[in-house]
Amino acid sequence: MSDRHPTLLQPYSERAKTATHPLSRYLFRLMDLKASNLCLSADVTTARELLVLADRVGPSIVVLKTHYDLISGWDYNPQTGTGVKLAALARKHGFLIFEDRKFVDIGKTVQMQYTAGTARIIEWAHITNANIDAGKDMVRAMAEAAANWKARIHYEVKTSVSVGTPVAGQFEDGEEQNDNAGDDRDSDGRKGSIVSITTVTQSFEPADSPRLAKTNEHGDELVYPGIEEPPMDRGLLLLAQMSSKGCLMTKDYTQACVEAAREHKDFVMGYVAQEALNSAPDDNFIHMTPGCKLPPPGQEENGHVEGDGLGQQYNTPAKLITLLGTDIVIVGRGIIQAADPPSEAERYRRKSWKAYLTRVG
Ligand code: 6AU
Repeated sequence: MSDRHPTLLQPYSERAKTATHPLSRYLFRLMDLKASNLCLSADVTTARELLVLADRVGPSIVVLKTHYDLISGWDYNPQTGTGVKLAALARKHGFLIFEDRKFVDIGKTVQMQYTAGTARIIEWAHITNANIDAGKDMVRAMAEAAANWKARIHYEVKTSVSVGTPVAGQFEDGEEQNDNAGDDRDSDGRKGSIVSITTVTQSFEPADSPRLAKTNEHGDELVYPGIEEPPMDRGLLLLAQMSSKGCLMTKDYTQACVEAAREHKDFVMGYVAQEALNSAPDDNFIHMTPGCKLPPPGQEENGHVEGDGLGQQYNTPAKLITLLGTDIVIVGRGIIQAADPPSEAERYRRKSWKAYLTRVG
């Protein structure tokens, strides 16, 4: 970690003012509003479980990370499918969607994988990531694809079928209710509650306007209050370091990620890394870090956490945020395998936020 880079001591609300990428500025504000620097890695196996989990854990997180290709029953319909339902939950609870696709290929191929094909990731994921082993041109290719997509939707007539905002109880076999939504948020110092607004079925959608304001005038969508809809910009995280044992990413590779990020500040939001990588005076990239777990409740909270036996290694939020300077911790099994994922997510949110407050003093 670069010692005492100014961003390590700056509150997220301050970093929101100086970040280059519009989505980073938005995300820093959202973190401040929700008092959360937690990303849920929603690695479940069915679309129904994914939507139920997103609805239940949404209040505690600022980013929900998907691996769409491990979800069975993913509905690819661009108007009513799983991506659209997830986007409605993101609006309701106030989180961004990060598809952990780890793109790596020649530029032309990644452009097509990102914008087309079955999943049309760019349509529903605010953020995705790339391994730049293939070279920095790949980042330029993805940046171009994102810019073209944004320019195109500026003129597109959108036909939006009102799917409403799904709640856990509405999903097939959805016996798990969203009984935690809105719970004790005020006592945690977070601002806001849920409001209802309406939807329309067809309209022009200017790229720089909040999607919801233009496409929803009749119906019953829900939107998280206290902050506007995220901007239509898409963002990339560079996979600069990995959490797995024996990872082959070298220091030179990580440095190439830093250079690529600086060259594409309008598209690269930051990194998936194990430590903070901001080092130049005006670097203000955001860091998200997987390989995060808390010891079970009742045990020494900063104690050692065993790996998963398949190469994954874990650190506590306190170590990753306070000591190594990351901004957002990514937690998967630590939350989804808990007896009660919403309350475990709250435990992670509290500890991670406390670690951030300790860092910025
Ligand atoms: O908390 P876990 O171990 O259950 O899940 C960690 C999640 C998984 C991994 O695919 C992902 O984080 N991940 C990544 C990402 C986000 O790119 C990089 C890495 O170095 N390690 C890692 O675990 O979905």
